[in-house]
Amino acid sequence: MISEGGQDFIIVYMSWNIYQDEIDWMNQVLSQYSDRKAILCFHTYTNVKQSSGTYLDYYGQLVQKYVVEKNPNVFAVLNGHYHGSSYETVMFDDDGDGRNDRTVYQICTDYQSGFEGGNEYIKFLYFDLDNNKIYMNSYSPCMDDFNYYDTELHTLNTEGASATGVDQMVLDVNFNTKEQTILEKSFSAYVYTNEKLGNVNAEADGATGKAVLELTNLKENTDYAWYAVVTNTASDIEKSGVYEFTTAKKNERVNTGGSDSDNQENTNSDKLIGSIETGDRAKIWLFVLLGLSASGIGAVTVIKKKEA
Ligand SMILES: [Ca+2]
Ligand SMILES: [Ca+2]
Repeated sequence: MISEGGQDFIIVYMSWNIYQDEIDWMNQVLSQYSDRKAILCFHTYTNVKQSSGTYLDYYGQLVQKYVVEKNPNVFAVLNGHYHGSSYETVMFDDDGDGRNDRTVYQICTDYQSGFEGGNEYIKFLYFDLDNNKIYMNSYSPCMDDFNYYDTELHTLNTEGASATGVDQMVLDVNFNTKEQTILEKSFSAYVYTNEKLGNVNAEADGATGKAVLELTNLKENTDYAWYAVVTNTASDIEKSGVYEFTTAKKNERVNTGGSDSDNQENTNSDKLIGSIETGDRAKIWLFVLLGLSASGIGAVTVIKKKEA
C-alpha cells in the first residue's frame, strides 16, 4: 500500500499459479481496501498477440472475470511472461446503468528475448496526479536509451484499444485526490506547547546519564501529557514522543497507560512504564544515553517511578 500526493494505492502481486484460494484472497483484500486505487501484478495475464479476439491468455480471461471485473478500484493489470510490450483496454459498467464507468489498462512488459536477456530495459510509470494521467515508457541504463520499441505515443483510453510492440503510452486515470473520508471513530491530536516543566542536567549523574525531574502540585485524577527535549554539548536537539499518564484519586492505584506516540525507538518504554500511586505527586525519570554518536544522542527512555 502506498499513499502519495493525497492518493491511496494498493498494489497486489501474485505468484505464477492462481487457484480459488488466491482468487478469494484477492477479492477479500481488494474489497477491504476498496478506497484505494488498485494495480494488480501477475506473472502472466496479457499476451503480446491476439487469440480469439483478445490479448488475454486463458489465465488472464479467468482473473479478469473473477477479480478485475468484481472490484471497481482496479484500474491496471501488469504482467510479463511474453516477450514484447502490449496493451489491451477494457471498460466495465460497475453500477449497472448500461454505461461504462471504469477503464482498466492491461499491459504486458517483457524484454527477456532482447540481447543479454533484455538489455536492462525497464518499464517506467510516471504518475501525474494533478492531471489524472500515468505516462509510461522504458529505459535501459546499459544502453542509455529510452524505449525498447521506438514507436509513437499511444493513448489507451478507448474500449478495446490494443497494440503490441509499444513502449510509450499515456493512461487516463480518475485519481481521487481531492476528497478523503477517514473511517475512524475518533482520533487524537497533540499540540506541542512551550510550557516548560523544568530543566534537568544529565551530568548530575554522569555514570549512568540518568536525569530526574520531579513534579509536584499535580492534581488528582487528571490526565497529563508531556514530552522531553534533549540537547547535548554539540548542540544537537532531539524531541521525544508524547507520553501520557493519569494521576490517581487520592490513595488509589491506577495504570498510567503510557503512550509513546511517535518514537518507536523507545521500545522499552512499554515495559518501563508501570503504575503510580498517590494523587498529588509523580516522578518522571529521564534516561539520557550518553557517549553515543551524534545521530544516537537524544534517544530517551522514560519511566514513571512508583511512589512509596
Ligand atoms: Ca455505469
Ligand atoms: Ca530506443
